Amino acid sequence: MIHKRYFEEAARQEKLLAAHNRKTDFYNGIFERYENPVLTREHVPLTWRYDLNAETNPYFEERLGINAVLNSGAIYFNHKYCLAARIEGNDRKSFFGIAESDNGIDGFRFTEYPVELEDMYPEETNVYDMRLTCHEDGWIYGVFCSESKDRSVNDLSAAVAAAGIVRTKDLKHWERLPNLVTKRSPQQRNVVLHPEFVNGKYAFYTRPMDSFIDTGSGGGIGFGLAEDITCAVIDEEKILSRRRYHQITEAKNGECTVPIRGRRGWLHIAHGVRNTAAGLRYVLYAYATSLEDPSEVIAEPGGLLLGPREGERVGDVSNVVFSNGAIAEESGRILLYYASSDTRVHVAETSLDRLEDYIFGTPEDPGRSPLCVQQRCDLIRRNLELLGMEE
Ligand code: M1P
Repeated sequence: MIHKRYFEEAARQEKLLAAHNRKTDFYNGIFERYENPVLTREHVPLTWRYDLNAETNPYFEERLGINAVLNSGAIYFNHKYCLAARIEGNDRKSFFGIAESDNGIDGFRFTEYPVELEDMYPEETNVYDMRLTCHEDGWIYGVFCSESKDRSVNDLSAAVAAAGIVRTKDLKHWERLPNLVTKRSPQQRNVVLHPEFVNGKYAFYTRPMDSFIDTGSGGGIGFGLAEDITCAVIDEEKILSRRRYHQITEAKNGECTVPIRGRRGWLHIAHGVRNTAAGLRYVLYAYATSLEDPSEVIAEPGGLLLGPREGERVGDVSNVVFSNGAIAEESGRILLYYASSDTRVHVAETSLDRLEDYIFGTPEDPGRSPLCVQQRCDLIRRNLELLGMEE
């Protein structure tokens, strides 16, 4: 017999899923924020969390609870906005679930079952942060972090991060391919597959790291080519978006979304991390690379594009915004999906024109306070002149 509380909870969840999402009054001209998160732990189907049977679950307790829904890959597929969400169970292990919406702003619903990946690596303990790339070879690829216990050292927390690869044609059946091998970097996280061939090869944005948490000598976001996606090996990585002292990328950075083809360049959204007395702070930033050579940076606006605000600042890992996906529509609209504080997923809206204007029109970070104040005074002077207020 189905527990009677199920019907109450199901009605509550339906109300949440039916809630209309509206733009907030946040303004910066670059993007708009929406009021409600598009995915939270409350969006996860009750059938994934509860045993509905009143005999085996008399108190209708969550048997397999969900802690958070966060960093989600994104793609427009079969007339639906689809997110490959990272779902973290109460047991700290993550897995992927596909949530679909008709408008990309609200009404996201998970499909019946989570994604079942082939169990290829016995030491693999956790998987997370899938980026979805619709590649010109006809497949949809998911590149994610495959985390394994590091048994080479006597440290309980030691782990190794690698880039796992899956591919699909329907977001239902997934073929797992061997993990990416990067010959010069012992660990990888935040790896993203470029949507087009580059010199006839598969192009990856990488994030070389010396150890599981610290990027160490890894200088920033890398770029490398692999001949064969079914056993992808990268010999050389070129660093394109560098970590810099006293900038938003000082501690580490990583590619976030699959680059978007703009008119003047490939538009990239990445995350930058700096250390503070309150721990690491994660923000999103943008840059552009050449359409002819996506490994050549051609524009680097200074500072952050999107940082955690208000309630977004608080969660499991506070003061974090992180993104794994954006959807660029033919209409020019861009929906950027970002998670806040490793807890829930939000959407921000911009357009190709506005994002491109931001990337090419925002001055670079001059690197030092005296130059920053000069940069700002120049802007003020031009504005006062325009306003007829210059003395
Ligand atoms: O907790 C913040 C983020 O930390 C990691 O990102 P990075 O590898 O850049 O440090 C990831 O584990 C990410 O999932 C998480 O949101």
